[in-house]
Parts: sequence; C-alpha cells; structure tokens
Amino acid sequence: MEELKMFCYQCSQTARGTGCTIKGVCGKEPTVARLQDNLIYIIKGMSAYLYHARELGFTDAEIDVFLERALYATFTNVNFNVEDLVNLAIEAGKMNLKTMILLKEAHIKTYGEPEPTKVQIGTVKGPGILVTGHGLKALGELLKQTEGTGINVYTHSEMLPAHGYPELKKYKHLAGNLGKAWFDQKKLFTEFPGAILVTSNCALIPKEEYKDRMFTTGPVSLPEVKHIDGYDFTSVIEKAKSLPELEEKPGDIVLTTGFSKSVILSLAGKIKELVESGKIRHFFLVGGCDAPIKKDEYYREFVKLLPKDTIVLTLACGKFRFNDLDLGDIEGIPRLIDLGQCNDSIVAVDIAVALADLFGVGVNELPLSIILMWMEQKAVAILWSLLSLNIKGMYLGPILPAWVNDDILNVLQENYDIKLIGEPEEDIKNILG
Ligand code: SF3
Repeated sequence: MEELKMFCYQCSQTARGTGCTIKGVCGKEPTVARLQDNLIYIIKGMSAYLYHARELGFTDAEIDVFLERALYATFTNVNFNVEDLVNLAIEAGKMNLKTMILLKEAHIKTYGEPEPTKVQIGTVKGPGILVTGHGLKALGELLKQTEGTGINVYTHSEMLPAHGYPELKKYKHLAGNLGKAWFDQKKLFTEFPGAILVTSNCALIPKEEYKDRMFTTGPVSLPEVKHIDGYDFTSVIEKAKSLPELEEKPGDIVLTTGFSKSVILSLAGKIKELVESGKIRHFFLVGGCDAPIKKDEYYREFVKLLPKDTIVLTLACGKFRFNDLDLGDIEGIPRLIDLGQCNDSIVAVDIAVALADLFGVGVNELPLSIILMWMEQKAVAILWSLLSLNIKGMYLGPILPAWVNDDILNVLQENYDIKLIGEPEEDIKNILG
C-alpha cells in the first residue's frame, strides 16, 4: 500500500514531519503555526461535542459563528500575531465551556440528571451488543430498539457514564460495562463474540477477526465496516441475533458512576463540615484522555498513593487507570467520584465554583489540585477551557502536546503556572506539603 502522506495544512505543499520548516515555505513563524495547530485541535474537540448536542436537538448560533471565525484564523496568511492567537485560544476555551454546557443540557433534558449507579463488569448469558464512544443518542435509540428482543447491551470506555442517566438505566438489558479506555479495542473486540457499535471518535482500524460484526454510526467510518446513517439499528440487531450467545461471566469488580452536580451539591453541607474539621484535607481532579503509553501508569500510582483524607474527582476515559480501586469513603462521602465523560468537565467546573462559593474563596484558593491527562483534540479544548477560567497550577501529562514549543511553554508556565507531571510521590508531596 502506498504510504499515506500527511500534507501540511499551512500550505498543502510540504509533507508534515519531513523537514518542513514552515517558515521557509509560507513565511510563518513556527510559534504562529503551532498556535494555529492548537486552535485546530480545539475546534475539532468542540465540533465533536457540538455534534452530539445537535443530535439531541440542541444548538447555539453564537458557537457556530465563533467556529467559523476561529477556523478562518488558521489560514496560512490571515494573522501572524502570536498574542492574537493566544487570545483566540482563550476565547475558544470559553466557547468550549459554552459547548459543554449545551451538551450537558442536552443530556440532562433528554435522559435526566445522572445519579450514582453501580455498574457490573462482565457479561450475562444471551446475545449481546457492545457500544463504544460518546454518542448517548445512538445508545438511547439502540436500547429502545433492542428492548424485549433478548439482546443485552454493554458499554465500553466513554459509554460507562450512560449507566447513570435515568432514561437510559431504566432499560434492564443495559447489562454492564466491558474493558477500559479506547485503546483496548483490538483485544476486547476480538474476545467479545457479539455485535459492536462505534458512536464517536477514538475508534481504531478494526482487525479481521471482528470487522464483519462491527458497525459505525454518525461521523465515524472505518474500512470494510458497515456504516449506519441515522438511527435504524436493525442490521446491528440482526447481526447480534446471528452470533453465538455470550456466556454468563460476571466480572469481579463493580464500578460506580453518575455523580452529577446536584448530587455533589446536596452533600455541600457535609463536605464543608468535613473540610473545616480537617477530615477532608484536599480534593484532586484526576482525569482526561488516556493514551497507551507507559508514562500514563503515573495516574494509577498517584491515586493509589493519595492519603485517606483526600477525595478524587474523575472523568473521561483516563479514569479506567484507577477506577477499579476501592478508595472507601470519608464519613459517607465517597473518595472516588466519577463525574462522567470528558465533556462532563463542565460538571467539575461547576462543582469547583460551588465549592469556592461555599468557602468564600476563589477557585485557585481551594484545596483542589487538577492533574490532567492529555491525549487528543477534546483534551486540548478542555485544557484551554480551564485556562480561560484562569485556573492556575494544573499538572499536565503524560507528555507535552506536540504543538507546544519553548515559547508556548513559557506562556503556559508564566501565566498559568502549568507544571508537567513528575514522579507521583514527589508531586503529592509538593501539593500537600
Ligand atoms: Fe478523550 Fe477519546 Fe478518552 Fe472522551 S475523546 S476521553 S480519549
């Protein structure tokens, strides 16, 4: 097969990563080009969230207008000013906050506000369909169409939080969760004997072993995999019926998901009391997009080493690094609180703002540290959303995004005190003193 060449989208003439100096071809300073790359990542992440909101009938013209302007700003020769592009990234972060609010509203108005829910790992006897991705609309429609058919529906990766939504969890055949973050697909899907439905990005090119029982929907499309336009999942259902039944094979852990803003705020009085009496020393938000690299083992180690008077809030697929750990509780407040998908970062923001109000301080003065896992487009959008709120002192890992050069790192460190993750024990010591 001919090697796939990625052309530089700054000029479309030079292959990226093959010695293009950018400056030599289009006259751009590398920092300008990198900030434009950064903006493209933010736009991609936002577009994915907007897509899922629009699927549920929720749109926002102001965000659409912004996307048009931001994408235009990534033209080769439209703006050469570094400061303008940093400001635009901050504005994009704000727009991504608005986008996540829109998507949360879409999810809650359609499926109800999530409630803490225990999710069984493993399979039950009978035909099954495994759903992966972020698309709750596709999952909801599939659950409707499979009701009463004897088919069980399982979630994978970013679909885990679906179990917390009342209008989704009401389906008894939403049977459990399988696997961990997106990159275990090839192994998990090979072993899973049923049909598979992919609803969003983070899909991998399938292996021969399962591509004939795999389906995509929405913007996702994979080679030699049947694509479904719209929400008629008859072919997925027929495929699941034609395949061998899954075995009764319960896993040995039960996960808990579905902590919404309302649930946490209903505990505000108790949390205040525990913080003031010194029983809760610190909150950590540990989460983000996971990546299959060794350095990501940091996050499990970090959470394991945290003292028992700390609380961990988490979200996105990075939580699968540690969400099987039993951290117990502090007088009834769970020490591990799963807030949902990556787009539910907005719930974490709302909770941080509410806690700041509760204690009469700014968010940066709270006993709260943010330990982010960076991997792809949505994570970049969320990083800039947090920066747009002027949140300081975040730890970022496992490595720096590729668009960050020394100049951009200086801006991030000087203005936002961004730190790179180091060794878990050392970082915890630095944070807790
Ligand atoms: Fe990210 Fe794919 Fe896991 Fe939504 S978007 S979390 S990696």
